[in-house]
Amino acid sequence: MSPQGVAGNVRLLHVDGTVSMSTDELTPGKWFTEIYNEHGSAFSLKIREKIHQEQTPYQLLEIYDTVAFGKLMTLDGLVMLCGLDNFIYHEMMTHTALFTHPDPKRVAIVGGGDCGCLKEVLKHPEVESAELIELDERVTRVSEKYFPELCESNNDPRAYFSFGDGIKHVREAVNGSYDVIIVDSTDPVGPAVGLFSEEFYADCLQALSTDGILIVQSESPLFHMKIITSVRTNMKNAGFAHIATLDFPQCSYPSGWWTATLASKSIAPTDFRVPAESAVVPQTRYYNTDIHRAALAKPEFMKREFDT
Ligand code: AG3
Repeated sequence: MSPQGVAGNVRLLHVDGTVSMSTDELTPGKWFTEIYNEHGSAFSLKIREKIHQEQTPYQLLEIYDTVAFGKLMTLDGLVMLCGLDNFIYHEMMTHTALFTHPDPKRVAIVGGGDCGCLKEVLKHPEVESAELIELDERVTRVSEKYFPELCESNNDPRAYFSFGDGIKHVREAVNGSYDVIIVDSTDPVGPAVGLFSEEFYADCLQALSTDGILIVQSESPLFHMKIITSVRTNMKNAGFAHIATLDFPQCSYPSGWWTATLASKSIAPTDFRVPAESAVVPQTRYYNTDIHRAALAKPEFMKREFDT
């Protein structure tokens, strides 16, 4: 431990369930570090200062101003998003699903309290309602303050907010209520565990309309293949007809490489819509038709895992 190592009480809960002390405590005010204990690695960002910290009823919510990655939001010490690369994640979690559905009108976002997915969904002119169902209202309020660029569409008349349990909300939804459900969750730890279960996916299937699409964030192909395969198996067992895992870079998440897994009731994931040249196309920084197609291509090690 460095001489500056003043023992602090900030404990980090990791995806594998282990707990460690924040190295931020070892170099006060200089670096934020998320340690991937099970994978012998870590990700650090040099920070200017911590600009917000609160214990919400659900989690420890912190915002940092970083030197080179923009603002950083962490929950229980884990990176949720930072200014530099969140557009990749948010665009891949939304446009892939919305372009797979033939005519997405009613969209639900479970989690995603920072409103990054909501903003992308509302870029689609055919969307009539986009409902954000977030457990922790504080995430949204703090995001409005520190990530105004993600919240710029929050006053869109098509945006609806429900603060509460997303699992219960989907379970109690009228059958066929949504065309697309996006699950922008934390890692499968604590209250998010249920969002990775077969039971929840079965409730999503019921809540979705005939051509319904579900997409969930599904962790790293290098670190969390067991999670990805279990998400896929659970979706299949829940009764979805097609499943596709899309991958994309996300340097601020474990291993720097991330996935979203899409489940479809009827449409084949490869049959996604390619907008006509004349169409109003959402303005994006990462997503386009070629990227969508490329994200569906699978490296050999993933193919092997998914075939078994
Ligand atoms: N949702 C995915 C967070 C997973 C990151 N895991 C980690 N850092 N260990 C983030 C919410 C973005 N809207």
